[in-house]
Amino acid sequence: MEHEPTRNLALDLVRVTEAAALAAGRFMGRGDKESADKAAVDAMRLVLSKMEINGVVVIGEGEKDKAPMLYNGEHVGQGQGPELDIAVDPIDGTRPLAMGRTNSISTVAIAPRGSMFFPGPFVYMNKIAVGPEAKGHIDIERSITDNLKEIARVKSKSLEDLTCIILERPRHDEMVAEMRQAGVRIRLIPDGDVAGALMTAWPDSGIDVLFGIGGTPEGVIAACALRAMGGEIQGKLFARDEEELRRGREMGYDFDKVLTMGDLVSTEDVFFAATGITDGELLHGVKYFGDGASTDSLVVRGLTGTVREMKATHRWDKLKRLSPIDY
Ligand code: VTB
Repeated sequence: MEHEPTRNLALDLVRVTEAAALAAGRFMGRGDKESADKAAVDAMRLVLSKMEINGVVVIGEGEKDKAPMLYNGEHVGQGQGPELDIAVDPIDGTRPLAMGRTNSISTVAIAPRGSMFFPGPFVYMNKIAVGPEAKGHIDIERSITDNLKEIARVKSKSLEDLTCIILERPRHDEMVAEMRQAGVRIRLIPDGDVAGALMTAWPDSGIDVLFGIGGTPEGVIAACALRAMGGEIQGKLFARDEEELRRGREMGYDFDKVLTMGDLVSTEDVFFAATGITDGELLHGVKYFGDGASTDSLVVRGLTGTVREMKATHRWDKLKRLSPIDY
């Protein structure tokens, strides 16, 4: 590909999510989603603006939750350097953060220009995601039970040993009933299906598969992460009503099409970073001490498959001399 990012942008990228997490972490439990989101977006935007890249935000904020910017089509970076698509989810799990709950993370992904799926205004996607062991053994067109049996088979587990993760929403009642019928264990999460998808590829999480309808942007970001981590996700756009279906068809979107990982991000040359905001299975949350703070992150490079776990200590006294945010 012509504009491959030849440099390892992993460190640059993890600074983006660290900055967002450090800013957003202040809002834990304060019941103020908007301010938390604004803090994360502002910090993320500032650090992204300093990167030596020519980036365009493909997956941004705003559509569903009316969040403040990093809007689709926004140009970020210094303008020179690799031409990239950027997907951001400054806070995956804004509600848990505002309510002081677990598993709120900040995420960003980059890949060469033109490689990410552009979901337009269509906010929901039905998803199935697994880690490396079950890659190639899922099919969103088949029933949940069939998928569970196949995942159990390839992982040499019984159905009772499998743990599924799914957003707790009334729209998932039937899916959950089918899982219960199959006899698997279920983690019902209030929000945060990027973290949920990541857990399927995270050996210590104990999660085998993610099912359910969540955000489309979150689906593309999860695809970037899973591509880099060797897992798999499949998606299908989900229309909330006839009107959305009609609008989608007019715009050339096919709600019956299975979006494979290759459709969601067409290259292995992808970087993904995440930093914990509140404590979770994947990552620790931000801890503040008098003169600084600590963060816990992971950053993955698709070309090499290297997964880096990064704990960082940030010192306000030093940072103050660097302007305006330089984590
Ligand atoms: C999920 C979840 C996000 O949106 O994608 C969810 O991962 C789906 O939408 O954290 P609903 O909340 O409308 O069900 C979020 O909760 C963020 O909007």
